[in-house]
Amino acid sequence: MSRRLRTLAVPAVVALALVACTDGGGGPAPAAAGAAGGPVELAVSLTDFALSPDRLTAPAGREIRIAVSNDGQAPHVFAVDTGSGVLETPQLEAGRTATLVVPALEDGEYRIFCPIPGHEDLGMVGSLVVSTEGAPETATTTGATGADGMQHPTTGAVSVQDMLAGHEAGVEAFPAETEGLGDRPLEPRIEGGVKVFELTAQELRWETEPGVFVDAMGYNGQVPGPEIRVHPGDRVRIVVRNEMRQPTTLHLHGVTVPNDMDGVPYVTQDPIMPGGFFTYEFRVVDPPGFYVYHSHFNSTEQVGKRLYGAFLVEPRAAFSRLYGERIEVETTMFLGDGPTGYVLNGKGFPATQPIVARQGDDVLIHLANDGAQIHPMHLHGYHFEVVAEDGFVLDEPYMADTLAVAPGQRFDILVRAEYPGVWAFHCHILPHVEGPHGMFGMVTALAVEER
Ligand SMILES: [Cu+2]
Repeated sequence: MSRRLRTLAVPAVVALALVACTDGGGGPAPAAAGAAGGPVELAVSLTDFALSPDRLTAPAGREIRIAVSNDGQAPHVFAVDTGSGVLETPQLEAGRTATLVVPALEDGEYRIFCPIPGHEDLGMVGSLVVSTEGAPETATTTGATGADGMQHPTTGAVSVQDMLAGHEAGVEAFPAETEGLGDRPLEPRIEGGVKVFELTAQELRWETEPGVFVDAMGYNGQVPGPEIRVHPGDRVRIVVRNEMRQPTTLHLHGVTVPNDMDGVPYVTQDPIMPGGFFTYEFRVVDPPGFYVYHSHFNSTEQVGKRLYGAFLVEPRAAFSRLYGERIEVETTMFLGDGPTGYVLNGKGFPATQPIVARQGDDVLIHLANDGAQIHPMHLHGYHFEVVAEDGFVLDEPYMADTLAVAPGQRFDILVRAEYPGVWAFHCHILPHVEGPHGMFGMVTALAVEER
């Protein structure tokens, strides 16, 4: 394993220098609307992945109303860092608009950006320059000064130096430490021969990468929720408590359950109200394999904010027997996207967890996509064997190095870790993984230690 992986370095902050050009590129004339003291109206367009304009100007001491339109394809959020807090629009799907009202600000340069993880690195950042009305503009510039002594932009046209620094800093920081880790094993309590699991749905502030906290949803304080393991034939009870401010339900995805345990609101049960609970009980009749549990209420938001976890029906003799291989390393990887960014198990690079093996180990990876987009996962240096799909062991496993995982799909893949080194494992839709400032989002590594 590399020194870089052994050392949990404090992540270097990739500094994004903000630029105030001295000409053009500004927003509408600040005093165009409203009488002195009234609100100032500005407009900004969000695209994939830029702010236009990336520099807004406004007078000090006046309320600022910013008309925001998402003219890109991806969902975006527009935010202003006022220094004492971040004001932001709701998430805007493509084509949607919103108005962000910013209370009067003092003279200064304030960061404007899209807070969806990764989007700022891709270029969705700029500045709101507030200066005393009528006074000459005094905003300081922090852009690079070129040989000609002029200020040059460093956003939109990232300097080679900044590109190199950003790429290196991310790799040096990997795997970066963040608060919280999901997919931890959940031990059942045994009551009269029944395996009882307790899940509590909660709204959380979740650190996806160092210093980036998003509004997430999880079970038992984890994103993804804890891992449940059962055996074929087990009687299982899952008590779901709702500590969120909105109702929820639990659906066992791919698992054969009695109809009234299916978790679909108003079809098979009443929603679990805030403060309430529901008991799901069933016998495991499915073959061993990888299944998922997730919310089935307001699921664009709830599953989008990661209200899901792994449900593994484990063979009595462990997965080694199932796949005819001894398995030394077993891991689950949930692919996520949407309002809380591109993530693997709730974390974006460099805070993703590497898969660590020793040379010769057989590595079993349970892959699930509970996002809203397809993610072709690509492993460097290896071919892997696709051994199961949607919980079913394939009669004819096949080799691949890139596997498209659609929302709702699960795969089990086996890697024989023959080659030592740190091998990138990432989504191959490149806007999900790398920008001018380096890697982010759905990137991790298979780290194989030499024997
Ligand atoms: Cu992707």
